[in-house]
Amino acid sequence: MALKVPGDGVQQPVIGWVDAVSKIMKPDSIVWCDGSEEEFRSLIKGMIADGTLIKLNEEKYPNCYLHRSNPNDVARSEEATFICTENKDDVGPTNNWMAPDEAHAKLLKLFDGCMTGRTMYVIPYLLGPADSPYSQVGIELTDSPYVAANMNIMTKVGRVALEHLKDVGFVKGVHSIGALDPSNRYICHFPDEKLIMSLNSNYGGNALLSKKCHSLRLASVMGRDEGWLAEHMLVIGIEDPDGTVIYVTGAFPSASGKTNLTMLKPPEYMKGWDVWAVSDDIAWIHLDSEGRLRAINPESGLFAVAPNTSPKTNPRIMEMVKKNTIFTNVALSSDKTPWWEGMGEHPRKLWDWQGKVWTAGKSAGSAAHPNSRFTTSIHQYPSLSTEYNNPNGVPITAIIFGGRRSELVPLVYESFSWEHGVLMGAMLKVETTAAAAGEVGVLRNDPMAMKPFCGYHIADYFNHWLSFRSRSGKLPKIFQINAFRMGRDGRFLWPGYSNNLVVLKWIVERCRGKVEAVETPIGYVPTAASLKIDGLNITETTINELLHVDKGTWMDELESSWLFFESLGERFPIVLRQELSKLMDRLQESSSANPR
Ligand code: OXD
Ligand code: MN
Repeated sequence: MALKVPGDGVQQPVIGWVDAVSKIMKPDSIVWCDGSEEEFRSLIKGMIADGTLIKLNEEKYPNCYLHRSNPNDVARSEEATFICTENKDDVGPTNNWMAPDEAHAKLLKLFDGCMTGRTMYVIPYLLGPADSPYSQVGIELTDSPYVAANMNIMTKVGRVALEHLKDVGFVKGVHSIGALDPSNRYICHFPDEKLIMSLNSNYGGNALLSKKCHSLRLASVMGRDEGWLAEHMLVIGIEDPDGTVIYVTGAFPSASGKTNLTMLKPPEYMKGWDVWAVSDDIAWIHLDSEGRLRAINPESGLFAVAPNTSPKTNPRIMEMVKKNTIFTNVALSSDKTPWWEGMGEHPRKLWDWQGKVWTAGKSAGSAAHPNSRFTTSIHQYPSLSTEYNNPNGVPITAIIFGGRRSELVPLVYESFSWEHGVLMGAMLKVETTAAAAGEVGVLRNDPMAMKPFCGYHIADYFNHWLSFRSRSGKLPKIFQINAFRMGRDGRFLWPGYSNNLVVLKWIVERCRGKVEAVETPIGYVPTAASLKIDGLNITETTINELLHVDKGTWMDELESSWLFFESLGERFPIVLRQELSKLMDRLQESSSANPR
């Protein structure tokens, strides 16, 4: 089949590559995506006709749709994710490795003719603001109309991407649903070729190649080589009652509350404060000429977890997803509106995420899949930062590490230095969530929330973080937060959600040198008084419990981090070894640990 190219303006290298791939995949037809409304509508129409999508209630959820995945394909497949470099040592023990030649040979065989009878969509996409020096172009080739429609929301598709491309080059992505065969599922990354190949999954994190594959795994390698950072981080502006906004980033593992924090609506008792969203999942961070870290959001949409979002806990998200949204694996009520656990009262009649009738108290499992998602344009968000599209990004004053820890980690604390903060991030351990296939609730090392997303040796990644110290005297302060600490009764101690702004306020005030803290062996912890605020319904005893630093459990934590660091071998930075020893000494010297 001769390749038809839409109009002029498509560069020869793009044409040549699309032609070569189409000769292997052998699609029946090829569609060049332009990112238009019409194209989106036509993709949706086709998917409603073949049952890939169900149209939702037009009055209550205009232009919204439900997609149900194959039950074997509902989360990221970490065991099927590979980094393909010549040298195995370069990917380190936290990644799966395959030799590039072996991966090419294996995939070539599996891809051969896999699009016969299907359409191949060519999706040129831009990540980042149209006129930013930090933005990047990718082209994804896929036989999934679901992927094409989602990419239309998640990125800037079409001419804007081709124009940016000029001669800067592009990331190549090849994706096929294949037969959704989990035993032949592969998500392979080739950093040296700026190439991604993904087969046998249609799940967002495996199939929307702009997201984890390009924006994090490949971009992290580019960041290492070019002196910047690609991070699994939210970015928000926090406005105080004087109207001053400071920007912070937050690295939290998947499904640990990043979107909720990004889209926080201030509680009634914090008049004058607000939170402005820049990014809910990914940040590309560069040093500017004045030595400040600045972040852009490469994405244009959200592919976020639905369960536990409700009008009560997060009214701004609920407002945002009420139109032009694709829901994946949520439950469906009889009036054709979506439902998920934690949304509130469940309707009398429900179909679960697989389309089976579901009755509360009788049916097994949850109605919505725990990793059910919504895909929505970020422009629908009512409190989007006016700086979202700033080509230079926003200046970062604080970096926050976080995640689910039912014990040990205080509600919030601040590191003593950049190096100590890097150690804090490197020691991050969290309970696994439904965002990745496998057991949920297992504690694992997830340094900087990048365990599944760092495209190179994690010890080299720590070295890269440390290298910023010699490049700038204006680096952000580093904090860790934990809103998931539990009391002896197994209940969360902290009310979370909008109340998290109390914690953000403390961080802002620390950055401004306006609030006192207690020096403990692990870092600066708030005084109970500094967190007390009229309207926050929590006793001083509970606040003290939330801030408690327990020497014994911290010593155990350090030992297990030590073992993890040992497993990383000789590349593990000496500076972090020293930081860990210093932390150990501080704990040992302290009698109880709280305060020092
Ligand atoms: C995500 C993830 O989908 O981290 O954002 O898994
Ligand atoms: Mn994520």
